[in-house]
Amino acid sequence: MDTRKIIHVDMDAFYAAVEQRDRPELKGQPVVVGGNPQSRGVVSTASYEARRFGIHSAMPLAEAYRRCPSAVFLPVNGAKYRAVSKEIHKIFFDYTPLVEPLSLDEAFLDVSGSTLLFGSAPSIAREIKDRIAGELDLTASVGVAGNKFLAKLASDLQKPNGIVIVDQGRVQEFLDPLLVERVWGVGKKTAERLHGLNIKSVRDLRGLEEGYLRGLFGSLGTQLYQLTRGIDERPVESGREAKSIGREITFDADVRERQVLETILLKLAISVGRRLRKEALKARTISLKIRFHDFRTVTRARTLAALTDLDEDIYQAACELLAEISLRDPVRLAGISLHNLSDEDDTQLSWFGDSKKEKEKLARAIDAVKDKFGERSITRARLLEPKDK
Ligand code: TTP
Ligand code: MG
Repeated sequence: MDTRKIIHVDMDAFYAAVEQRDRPELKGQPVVVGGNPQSRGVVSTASYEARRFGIHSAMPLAEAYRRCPSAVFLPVNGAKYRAVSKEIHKIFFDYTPLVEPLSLDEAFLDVSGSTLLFGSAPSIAREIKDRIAGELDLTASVGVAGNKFLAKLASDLQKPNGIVIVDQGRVQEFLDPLLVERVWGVGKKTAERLHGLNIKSVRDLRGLEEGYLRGLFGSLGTQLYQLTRGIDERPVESGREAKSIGREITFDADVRERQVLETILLKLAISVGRRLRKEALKARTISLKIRFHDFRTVTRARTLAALTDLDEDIYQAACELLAEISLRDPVRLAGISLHNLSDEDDTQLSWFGDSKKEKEKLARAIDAVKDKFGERSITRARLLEPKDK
C-alpha cells in the first residue's frame, strides 16, 4: 500500500499560454507556437482555441495553417519558457526538495515529508495551483496520488486548469474505466494486441493473470499487472539534469534487416525529437548506438552544420550513421542520443538551410521517409506512443 504523497503538475498549453499572458490581445485567440507557417517545422503547441481546429503538437506548421489561416503563428522562444519554468520550480521548492522535472512544464513532487508543515497533499496541490495563477498568471493541471503513475494520469483527466485527487481507497475505481492506452508502457502495438484479445479497459486488463501477461509481453507484462492494480514504486528522482537526450530499444527478438532497423530509427528519432522540442532545445550532434547479439556495441556520431529540432534531420543522420555499420551479426538494441544541446536561436544561420544543396538533401530525406513509410509518416502521430508524453 502506497503511503507516499505524490503530486504531478502539468502546465496548460504551456508555450502558448506564456505568449498569451505576455500579449493579452492574444487571449481567447487561436495561437500556434512553432514558427512561420511557411517553414518546414512542426507545431510545438497550440492554444486551446487553436486546438478546436484540430491543431496539435507535432503537426506540420503548414497543415496547422491550412486548418486555421487566421491563427497567430509565433516562433518558439525557448529562453522565455525556460525562465518561466524556473519560476514555477521555485514555487515547487517552497514545499519540497524532491522535485523531478520531466520537461519545462511538467514535474513530479514528492510531498510525503511536507504534510506536517504545509498541510495535506491536496491542499499543497491547490496552493501550488493558486500561486502559479496568482504569481505567474498561468494555469496548471495537477494530480495527487500515492505514486507517479496515478498522479500523472490524474493531472491529465481534467485539463485545463484541473485538479484530480486519487484517494487511496478508490484507486481501483479510478483506474478501471480508463482505456488500456493510458497505462504506462502501452504503446500502439501493445494496445493493438490487447484489442485483439478484446481487452479495452484497465478493468479488462486486470482480469488477466500475471503469468499470462508475462508470456505475452515479457517484463512489460509484469509492469502491466502491477500498474493495473495501481502499484508503481518508482521514486521521484530530483537533481536529474538532462545534458543529453536519448532513447534506446532492446528488441524482443534480434533483428538482421537494415530496413527494419531504419523503421526503428524513425520511431526513435520521433521520440527524441519530441523530447528535444519539449525542452525547447536544439541539438547539434546525433549519435547512434547499435548493440549486437553478443553484446558488442558500436556507437557513431555526427555533428550537423546547424542546430536542429526536427525529426527528419535526426532520422536522416541516424540512417547515415547506420549505413557506416556492417550488419553481419544480428542486432539486439538500437539507440539514438542527442548531444551539444543548445537553446540558442540560430535562425540567423538559416541562410545555410536555404542553400539549394541543403534543401535538396532535406527534400530527399523527407521523400525517403515517405516512400518507405507512407505519406502520413512525416505527420508523426502514427508512431507516437501516448506514454512518451
Ligand atoms: P505538453 O504538456 O505536452 O503540452 P501543453 O502544455 O502545450 O498542453 P497541455 O499540457 O495543456 O495539453 O508540452 C509542454 C510544452 O512542450 C508545450 O507547450 C510545447 C512543448 N512541446 C513541443 O515543443 N513539442 C511537442 O511535441 C510537445 C508534445 C510539446
Ligand atoms: Mg502541459
